[in-house]
Amino acid sequence: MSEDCLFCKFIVRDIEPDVVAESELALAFRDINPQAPTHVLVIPKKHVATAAELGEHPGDLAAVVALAAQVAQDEGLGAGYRLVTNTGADAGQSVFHCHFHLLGGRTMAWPPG
Ligand code: IU
Repeated sequence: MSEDCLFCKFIVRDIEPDVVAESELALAFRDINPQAPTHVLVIPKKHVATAAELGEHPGDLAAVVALAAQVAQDEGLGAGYRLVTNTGADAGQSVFHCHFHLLGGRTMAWPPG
């Protein structure tokens, strides 16, 4: 846990997010500013700042992807969903606790802006 990290506060429920699923190593909660009918953030419970750092912890990375797949199934996204992570300021990352955006329920454009 990182003391000044918002998403770490979500994990320990110092602040309560809208949780949709949880596993031993990962947490999934609804984004407060949804960009699609389903917009859930899936995060590792281990505090790492970026996906690049998460790559050094393959068990935690696998847990995040597995929980995202479970949420997608629960949300009825069998026709497809997007799982994306902004890595670094130039990519638009604004919260520096690694998170994957699970987006679904509408047709997605490519490439993203
Ligand atoms: P980004 O990829 O780091 O830009 O994504 C951060 C996301 O975190 C963004 O979609 C916000 O709407 C979302 N978020 C949230 O769900 N709850 C919060 O309290 C805060 C940000 I601050």
